Amino acid sequence: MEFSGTVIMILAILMAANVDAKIYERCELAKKLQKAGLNGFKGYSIGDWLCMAHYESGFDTAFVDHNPDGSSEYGIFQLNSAWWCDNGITPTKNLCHMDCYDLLNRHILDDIMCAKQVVSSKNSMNAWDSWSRHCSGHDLSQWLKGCDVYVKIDSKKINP
Ligand SMILES: [Ca+2]
Repeated sequence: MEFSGTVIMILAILMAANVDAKIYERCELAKKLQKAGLNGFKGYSIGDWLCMAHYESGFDTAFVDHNPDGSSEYGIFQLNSAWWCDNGITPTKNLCHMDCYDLLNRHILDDIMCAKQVVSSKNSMNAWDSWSRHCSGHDLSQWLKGCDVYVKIDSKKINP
């Protein structure tokens, strides 16, 4: 008994030492995005954000991708280390004034604040290639199917 208790404690410590990442459920993420004021922000809906985040990261906050130019992209919105955050390696504008590794944990409010800056810049949501390719011009209402989230644009509740 004593031995297994010790093993469990060691395992708990080891798990806590890892990045506190999370793969979000679609509706859970939808609610977080809505709460953070993204519904209608710069003319984009929660469906736009869900579609983009799905194709960028699969809603996985720990996702990192490396580009041929040496920069990397971090987290649920795949924010780039040459422009938006500092990874200590890539020369960066660090426009969000943040550490790229803060984009990998389950707490996504800072990611959302940075993404708001991205979508406020001149390329708007075209800053994300996957949004231009898979989401732009599509009916995105399916992304909110079954989620208890209201769509601002027509004030209509999306029913399951
Ligand atoms: Ca974060």
